[in-house]
Amino acid sequence: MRLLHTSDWHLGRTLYGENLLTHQAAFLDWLLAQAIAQEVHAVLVAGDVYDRAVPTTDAVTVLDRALRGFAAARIPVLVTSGNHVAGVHLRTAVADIARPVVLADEHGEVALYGIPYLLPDAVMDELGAERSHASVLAAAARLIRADADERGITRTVAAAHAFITGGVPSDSERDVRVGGIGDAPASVFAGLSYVALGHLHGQQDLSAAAAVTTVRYSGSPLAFSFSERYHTKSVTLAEIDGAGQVRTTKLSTPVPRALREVRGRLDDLLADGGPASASDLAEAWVRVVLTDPVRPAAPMERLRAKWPHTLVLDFAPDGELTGAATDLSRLARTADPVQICGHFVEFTSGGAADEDQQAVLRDVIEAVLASDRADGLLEAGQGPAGRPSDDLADANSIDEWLAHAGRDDDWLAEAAREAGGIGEAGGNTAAA
Ligand SMILES: [Mn+2]
Repeated sequence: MRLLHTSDWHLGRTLYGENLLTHQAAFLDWLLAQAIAQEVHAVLVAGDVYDRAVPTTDAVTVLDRALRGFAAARIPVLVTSGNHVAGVHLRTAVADIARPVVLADEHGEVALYGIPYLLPDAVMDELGAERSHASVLAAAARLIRADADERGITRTVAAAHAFITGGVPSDSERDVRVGGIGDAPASVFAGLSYVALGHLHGQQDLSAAAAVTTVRYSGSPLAFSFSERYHTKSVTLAEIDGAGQVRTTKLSTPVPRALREVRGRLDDLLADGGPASASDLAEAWVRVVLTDPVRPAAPMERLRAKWPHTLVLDFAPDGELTGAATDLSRLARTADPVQICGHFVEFTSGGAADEDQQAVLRDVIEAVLASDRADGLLEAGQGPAGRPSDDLADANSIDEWLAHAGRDDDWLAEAAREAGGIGEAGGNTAAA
């Protein structure tokens, strides 16, 4: 029996604002062509088909078109739901776990089961399990083995959306362990022939922990973060022989654009002979980390002139940024809003505001003050008085101070009363 295993399509997801749906639709066209060319018996999709619980109509259209294509080619598709996606069809409920799709090849029958993402709190009672991911998945696997035994089927496959112990995440999964209560060992699937996993976005094999059972993450077909720039994205072709032994092959998926990351000072990056001359960067989705000690002007515009698909710009200035504690004490010593904004510029860019920048800051602040006066928020001739600079000196953190800045009540005394001497507890949760 030949099965195509894939997961984590996340239809409708964007990559740092870049719409991926066209590329996702192209992947689905490619998948159908592969399914036909490889003469597979079925396609397994182990969750996270859509990116959101309520998908956009465009994303629905793309999935609908793909499923019609598979139906027209008479290739069954088994889809399970992920941790945040309402199901498409088929296996999305606990009651469906032991309701297999049974397919046959020349060696006899194979039972395909779908395990939706099992949130322990939601399903533990129904499954008679404890409040852990390992316990609910083990219960689901027991249901599957019992059903297969009853049917007299020895070759069994399960598609599951789960975090299995030993799996390596990237930056683009939404953590299922937080609400999911831990991960589950691959050994819970012992006795099955093949476990088609979804959730982790990098393909990986966890079979070693499950004896003769082949346990694999197919990974997502596209990268959703720069942490995946070294992944070779693929779907898994799983071939199950008459004895239930599984052989897997990775089929690399189409790459819409490579993901690249470059680091350095802006002028160096853009210099002739620098990386900007590399043609692959012009075609790639690029993350740039600028190390200029002082943040250069209009960096994104300049980068995009060379590398039009630059998506992310981060700053990691050479040399040290001002420490938070130092910053706090410096802020406490000044009541001049221009200086305060200057500190902010210095904090974020790693260099002091120059004269031109200070002039801009002064203009903006005076305009704001004038507007406040016009609105009656400040008395004529009054600056931003009452600014709680004394309070600032006593605050435990900038967050705490910001949470109370501009309040005319005696918040420090109040906070002290509320905290009952606990000290640091206050502050950080208010505002924002
Ligand atoms: Mn996912």
